[in-house]
Amino acid sequence: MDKKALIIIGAGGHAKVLLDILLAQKADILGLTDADTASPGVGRHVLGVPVLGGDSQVPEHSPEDIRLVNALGSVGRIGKRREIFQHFKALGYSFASVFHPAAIISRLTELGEGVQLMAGVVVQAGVVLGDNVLVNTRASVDHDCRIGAHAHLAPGAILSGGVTLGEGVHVGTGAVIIQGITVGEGSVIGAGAVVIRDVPSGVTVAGNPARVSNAVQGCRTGNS
Ligand code: JB2
Repeated sequence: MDKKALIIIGAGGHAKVLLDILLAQKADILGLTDADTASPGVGRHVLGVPVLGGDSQVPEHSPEDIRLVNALGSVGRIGKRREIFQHFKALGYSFASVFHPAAIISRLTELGEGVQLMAGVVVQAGVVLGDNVLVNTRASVDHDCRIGAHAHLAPGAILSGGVTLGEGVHVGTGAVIIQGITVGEGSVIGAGAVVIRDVPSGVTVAGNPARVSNAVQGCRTGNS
């Protein structure tokens, strides 16, 4: 763990899960930021850690002194998590990765910046995870998968070997993608879907076997 103090971006459910890990690792946490509303949750605490205010609190600290943790999960619309990462990277900040101690991570993996691997995750040999990838509770990523930046695998998702996910792909809770499949950039795999054919960019698929349904980009998909 980098020694710089951390600010956690977001103060909801995913922030709580990340904080649980970081507090156990005795990370130096300055606080959380909440959405920039008229009255972001100042005075509120999450697991005893204070909400500092909106994201405008971040530039009070130099990128030399702090690192950020992206705690936006599936808030509101898919894509917000990517926007936060890109916004703060453009301002010179860097993102810390968070690995639960019970994540099994092959030493033969390549991990981008700000990758988050939650409890019970398995990442096998030859996997490449891009920047800002979130692999949530008990999801598994088998050998030689290539996961594009900003992709999000919800709890229990299963990727067999050699799967390629484009940037920003969202794989819903309990979805299964068989070996060798490619999913194009920005597509959404619905919860519980079983994907046995390649998926083009920018679509939503659902069902078993998964088929393209009307795009639900930007809406909640029941995936977390
Ligand atoms: O622009 C923002 C912003 N927009 C919303 N900046 C900051 N700093 N915070 C923002 N937020 C905040 O994200 C909201 O004010 C709220 O505190 C939080 C969203 O909380 P919520 O619990 O709704 O979503 P989440 O992203 O923490 O968790 C979702 O995704 C996880 C992966 C849920 O679906 C969880 O169940 C899921 N496990």
